[in-house]
Amino acid sequence: MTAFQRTLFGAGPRVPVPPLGPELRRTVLAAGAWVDHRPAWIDAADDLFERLLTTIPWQAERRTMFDRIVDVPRLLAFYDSGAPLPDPLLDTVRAHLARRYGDEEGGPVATAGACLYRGGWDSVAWHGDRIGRGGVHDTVVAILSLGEPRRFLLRPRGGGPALRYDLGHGDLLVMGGSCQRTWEHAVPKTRHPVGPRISIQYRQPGVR
Ligand SMILES: O=C(O)CCC(=O)C(=O)O
Repeated sequence: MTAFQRTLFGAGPRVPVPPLGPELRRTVLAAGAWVDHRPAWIDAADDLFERLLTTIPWQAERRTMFDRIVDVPRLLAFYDSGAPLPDPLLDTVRAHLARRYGDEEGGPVATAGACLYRGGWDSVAWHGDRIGRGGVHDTVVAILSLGEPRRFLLRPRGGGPALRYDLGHGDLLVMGGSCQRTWEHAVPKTRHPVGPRISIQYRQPGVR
């Protein structure tokens, strides 16, 4: 794994997880989709990153691609509804998200997926979270990004100009409305030297 560099920003004394106030900015996308962005939401995000690196039981997975079995280029973990999360701060984050987005179709976020991108060679290809109810209903997927920023792209499903976010060090990005059905997102590989990043994805029950 590449070495991790802590951020020099956002080290001031604050509440660990401040309310999602006016700094949360919504961008309305085409076809009933929207995305909310709150940079540097979590205080002590780098401490949380370093804890999660060791406390999450990271799993390597393999999948079939064009008749071959290949390594999934990132490490993964999944916490189903009701399962204890690996850090109390992640419960606090979920409570804030549930308060803010709990009235959306599908109800409050409940599950948490975790991904570890060990360096620029790790990635996730274009996709929408369409397994389960996200394939037919509006849904909310909230992503807390920790560690070194990686490029997160969003484009209309099937292609088109992409929106770009660089997510890490406690940034929050929330995709909502029809976003999982009508848009797709990716974290592309990069040749630039980049340290590890953890993404925690909070989803409503029945969405993967
Ligand atoms: O790493 C991210 O922020 C995106 C993760 C993602 O899209 C997924 O796991 O489905």
